[in-house]
Amino acid sequence: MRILSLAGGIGGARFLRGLQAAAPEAEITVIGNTGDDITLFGLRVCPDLDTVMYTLGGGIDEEQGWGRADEHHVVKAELAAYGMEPQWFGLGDRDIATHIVRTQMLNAGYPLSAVTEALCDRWKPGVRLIPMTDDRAETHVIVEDEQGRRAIHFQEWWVRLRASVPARQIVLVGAEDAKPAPGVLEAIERADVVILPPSNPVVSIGTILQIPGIREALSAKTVVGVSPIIGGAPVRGMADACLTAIGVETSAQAVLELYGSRLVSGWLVAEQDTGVALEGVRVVARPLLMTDVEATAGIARAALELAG
Ligand code: GDP
Ligand code: FO1
Ligand code: CA
Ligand code: CA
Repeated sequence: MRILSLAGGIGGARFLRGLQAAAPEAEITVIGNTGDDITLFGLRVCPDLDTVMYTLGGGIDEEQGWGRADEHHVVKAELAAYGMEPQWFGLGDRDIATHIVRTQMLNAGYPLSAVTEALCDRWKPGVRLIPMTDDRAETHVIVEDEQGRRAIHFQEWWVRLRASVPARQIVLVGAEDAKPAPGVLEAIERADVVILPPSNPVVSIGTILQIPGIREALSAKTVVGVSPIIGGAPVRGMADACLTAIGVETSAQAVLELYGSRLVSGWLVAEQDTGVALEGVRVVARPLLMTDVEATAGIARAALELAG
């Protein structure tokens, strides 16, 4: 069986670990979000690709959900001693090696998709991980405060401001001119089933769907989604702030309506989210907390069953 999954960071990566346990024989391709990517100190950082790669490759900081296990922050402290900005984004020493390899390869002319493949040669995540695009398409957030109305990088809003300043708008800068990375449309076409994991519906799944051609390709497939919202709240993180920014309620029903019946034909919700319904969509209730790999595998199995 060929399974295709979109993925953001933590939620997507944890779901994929369960999917691998549920379908060990399946060939899994993952289209990763690169809207969160940022250049810091001259280094290209791809948080969501790295979160998937480290999580499936056994190198993740399990508690934090991003970054490397057994991490050190000597470089960060040295940069701070020089007064180097920004200091609100922490790059760990082990993680920095990944960004150096990536940046060196990008500067040598390799596209991000080839670089990601090279990095995965080390981590062997057991899936084929493809960035949504090789082109630069970054999420920016329009905020308004005492300093007026301005656009800031998604990471500045998410990490420095902890999404505490309301987002007036969330924009994927460069989306119109971005092309799906090589292999993305082919992988969609070849897939027997497509899964939307419990990733951020706005800045992860929503971002990937904005790359011209991806949504169209998906509409020809059987797509099932797992709700990232349980009982009116994101399980972790600040997805509610992103939904509010685009005028969508934080509920399993509203996220289903956001994706729509043209995209999804099956929707997994948590057991407490009763009454979720949309014409043309099969809605099934299951425990949706990814507490461990076994529980997550149960969610993945339910998603595959829902796909028929
Ligand atoms: P990020 O890039 O690290 O923000 O991760 P993702 O884009 O993959 O999305 C994380 C989202 O997954 C969160 O905003 C939550 O709404 C959702 N999530 C996290 N843990 C769980 C869980 O255990 N169950 C479900 N159903 N959703 C979860
Ligand atoms: N998140 C934080 O809250 N603070 C950080 O300093 C931080 C550093 C960081 C470095 C590498 C990486 O891959 C991820 C990192 N994250 C950090 C997580 C990341 O910024 C966000 O959680 C995601 O981009 C949102 O999905
Ligand atoms: Ca992300
Ligand atoms: Ca369809």
